[in-house]
Amino acid sequence: MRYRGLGSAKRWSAIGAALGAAMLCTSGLQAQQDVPRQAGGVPVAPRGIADNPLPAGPFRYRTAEGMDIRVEVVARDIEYPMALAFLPSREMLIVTRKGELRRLAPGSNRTSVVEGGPVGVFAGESGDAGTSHAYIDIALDPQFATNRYVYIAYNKPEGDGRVLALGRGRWTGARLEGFADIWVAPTGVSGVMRMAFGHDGTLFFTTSGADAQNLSTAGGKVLRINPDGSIPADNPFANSRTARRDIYSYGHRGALGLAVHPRTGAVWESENGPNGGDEVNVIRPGVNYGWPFVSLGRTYPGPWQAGRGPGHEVFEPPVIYWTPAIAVSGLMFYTGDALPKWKGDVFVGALRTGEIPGTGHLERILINENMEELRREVLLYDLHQRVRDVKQGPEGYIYMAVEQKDGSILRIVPAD
Ligand SMILES: [Ca+2]
Repeated sequence: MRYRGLGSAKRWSAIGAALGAAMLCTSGLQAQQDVPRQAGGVPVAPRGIADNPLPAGPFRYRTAEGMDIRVEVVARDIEYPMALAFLPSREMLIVTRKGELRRLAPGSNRTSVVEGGPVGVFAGESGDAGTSHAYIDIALDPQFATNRYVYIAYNKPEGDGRVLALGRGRWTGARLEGFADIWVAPTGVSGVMRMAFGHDGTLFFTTSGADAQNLSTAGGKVLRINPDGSIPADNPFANSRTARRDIYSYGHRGALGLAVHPRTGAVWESENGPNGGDEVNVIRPGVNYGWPFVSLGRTYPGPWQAGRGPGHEVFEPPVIYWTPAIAVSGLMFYTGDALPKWKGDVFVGALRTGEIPGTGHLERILINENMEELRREVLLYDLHQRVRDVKQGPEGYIYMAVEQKDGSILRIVPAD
């Protein structure tokens, strides 16, 4: 039966092809459009619905779980905000692609520049070849109350080029002082440095590169160091003679989000596939997550990754995935009380959906106790904004950094 079915499908497909060829001959129409391509056969993204200006707001939404929300524009005087963090004073610190550290007081809608951060290299548009984000991520030390360390991941100048680095300085209440690098990337690391502190106080961060499967290089990995830059003794390759001792997991393409599960303490990672195969992974020590051998998505020019169909055989599979890609970015677990029906849910930012600019948004994923997906909800799609970071604020509201030239900080509060 199975073979007869297949034969029949083949026959129909042959008939279809013949009909198609006949139509092509008679009408002169092509079956598909040719699209402009850039280097490597990558299609040039269409701009038709990009660059929608953000209205003044606020915006009200009914949501799937029956909880109505209001989305407020907190600040809109920021170019390309990349990430945000909250100080114990409830003040927000923001880092930008242009290499600025900015602060925003609670209740204010104007940010101001903070001095004392490192010099960064800013170039190009996000997503284009040769792009450089000057500042990428910001994190507070788990012992911030006593040591006042603020960590910044950034691209620092080196010769005529740039190199990824991660450093820290002390917050004086008005500026950073004594900023110094604790980790500088070797050659071959091309991008991505999202950071998260584990419950044990160690610092996890992400890299991309063409060598995700090579344990002697630093690209395409989740790395783990102590806050002073030293190597934790329980790192999976801490005693290896050949592998880098700072590697925690490998086989990653490019992780734009990193967060610690509030109950299990596991590090979760959101990772970009190319045209498809975006993933959320639960990170475990020494484990191989499969890039570039396997993917659930296609490459930019069209063929499946690695010349196979979609799949993730042999390697550690993602717990959540997207095809086509949503350019999955910031990652957050919601633990607050202000939006009670979302408690425990996973939130991710999206920069663009299906390779079309102007389609960024926020997604909410409800998972069960075994970390399996039950429901998924797309939020704020009609605002057409690139959601680069998502963080829970001190009042239990959800804050987002919208990374574009006319960038902004948004927040979700309960509708009144
Ligand atoms: Ca993978």
